[in-house]
Amino acid sequence: ACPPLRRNLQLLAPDEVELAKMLLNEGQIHLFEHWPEPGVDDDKKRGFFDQVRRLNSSYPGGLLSYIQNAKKLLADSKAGKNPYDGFTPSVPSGEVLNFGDDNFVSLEAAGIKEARNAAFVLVAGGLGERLGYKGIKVSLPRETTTGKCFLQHYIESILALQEASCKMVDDGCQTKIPFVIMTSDDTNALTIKLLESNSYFGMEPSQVKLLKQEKVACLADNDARLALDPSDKYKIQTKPHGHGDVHSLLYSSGLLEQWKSEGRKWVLFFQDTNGLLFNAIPSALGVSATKGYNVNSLAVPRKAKEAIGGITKLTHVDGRTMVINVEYNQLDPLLRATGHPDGDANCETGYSPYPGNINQLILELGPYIEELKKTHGAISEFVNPKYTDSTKTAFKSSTRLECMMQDYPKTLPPSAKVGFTVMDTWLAYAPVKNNPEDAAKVPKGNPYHSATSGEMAIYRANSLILRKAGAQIADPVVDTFNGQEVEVWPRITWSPRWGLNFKSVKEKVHDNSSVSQRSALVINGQNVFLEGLSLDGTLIVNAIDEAEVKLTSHVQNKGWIIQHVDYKDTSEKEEIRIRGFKLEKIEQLEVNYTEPGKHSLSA
Ligand code: UGB
Repeated sequence: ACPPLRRNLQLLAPDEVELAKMLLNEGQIHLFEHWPEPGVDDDKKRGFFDQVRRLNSSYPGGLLSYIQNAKKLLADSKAGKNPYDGFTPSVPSGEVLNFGDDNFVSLEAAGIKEARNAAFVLVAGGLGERLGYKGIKVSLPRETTTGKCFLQHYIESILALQEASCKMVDDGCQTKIPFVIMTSDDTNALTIKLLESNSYFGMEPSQVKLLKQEKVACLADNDARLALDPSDKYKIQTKPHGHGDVHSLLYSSGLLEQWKSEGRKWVLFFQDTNGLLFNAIPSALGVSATKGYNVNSLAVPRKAKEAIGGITKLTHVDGRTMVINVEYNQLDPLLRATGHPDGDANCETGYSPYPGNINQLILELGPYIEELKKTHGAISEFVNPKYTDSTKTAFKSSTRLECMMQDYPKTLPPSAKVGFTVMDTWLAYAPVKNNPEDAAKVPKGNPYHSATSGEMAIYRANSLILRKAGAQIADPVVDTFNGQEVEVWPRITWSPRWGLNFKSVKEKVHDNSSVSQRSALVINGQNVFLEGLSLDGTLIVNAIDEAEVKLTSHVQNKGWIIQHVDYKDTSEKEEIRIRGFKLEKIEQLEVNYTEPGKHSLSA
């Protein structure tokens, strides 16, 4: 059927001949029509089939399924078919937690106990085009007071959970909580470099596994003809398939079965730049364990039109119901089409009635494995072509199928226990996604989701946690960085081992300690107690575990001053420019306790 291909058949291995036949059957003749006689570009032709092989093996059901799925989804898109046809949205009910109350504290305890049976999975294959940062997002500082990057914070948090969880049970627990990072060609090498050059931030290298997602073939037209790379006609153009790949990668890696054989019960998924996330993990895991949820999504109150999905109950005309994330670009049209003329709008609380999905999922391992045995991790996909005009016959640029990890529950039977847990935004959610220009355009009152707001949210949360624990923390001042008005609280940070949960913070804060607005306080060490500290300046405390340190005195110095930086100022580093400020370190007190025993920092 394709003479240029037939003349080159001797270059191909038998399985490649089969793949070639499949491609011809699926209308992909254009991939070979330009092939010259054997002897010309032979290596490139072989290279082409190497790529076809990879595309075939990395997609559940192979390239044939990919092309067939694409044809169907493209036809639906052309016909204007709504994926939510027949479904009516309503507001679901879930667990709503109040930070620091008795219920919250006991859920945190239950969650920490369960943590030794957990595995963590970070999806970090995205490049963060919206943020406009060139490096990998997990290498960005979570805050610039300590400069620790997101990945370091995540690893230290998992290690702190591991230690605390083992301490809670009296069976000599030595578990090492597994940590998987999904990378992509865009992020893999830099992630390995970050880990290796920092000794895995204290985690045992064998605890960490990287799973690299492959990109998927681009589609040139409504017939799902695969797009050739404009700069190389022996290469199929590819684009990311989305964070939903994490399920098929975990399934094919064999890790799930291994975890099951080790007695693990929970898999926790999270995203690359939420510096507050681990404030929410203990209690949310406690909810999963006490409610017996197969699926538990973490959520926060959502402002209408905010770029996070809404958790929605969908009821089909045939009676089926599911509780699922409806992505932010689909919630508004779905509501308008089902009798809500205002679409995605705030209700009398000032928030959307649909809780905002922060894409932190806790899955119960046993039912998860059973489901993946059926689906092999394939997740419901969508396609989002940009058509040249209303006839919908041509695309402005090639498109591809995409999938999202939070769509996992879509294939579950109605008997599955799917729930969600809502927490305060200040405690649980502050992603770094938007570049300064876009953040400054966010409607007033909606969160910026920028490097500026992400860092300020850490200080705010830590200040509010200390306040709740009884310390006097000064009110914030309001300032504007890169066109974004934010609250600037005292720059308080601590290592996860110091403040893993509210109870452990409360136990260490006594006697009218106070921190002024212009102060910075860094606590590194498990047994550091605030007992009458009055801080006006910068204090850094480093202590070994065997040292019990009481901070009892007044500490005053010139401290660290926040200086404005314009994001256009190319003399500053990119990670500073995107947040719009830097710290001028004028004066600080840094104390190091390296000897065991009782110590006190007094006047
Ligand atoms: N990611 C990958 O690992 N691989 C990919 O191919 C793509 C992404 P974005 P998005 O909580 O704030 C999500 O781009 O997709 C990783 C939810 O869908 O930051 O716009 C990437 O590295 C949405 O419902 O987010 O929106 C990153 O870690 C809402 O919950 C993660 O996937 C929103 O996040 C998310 O990628 C949110």
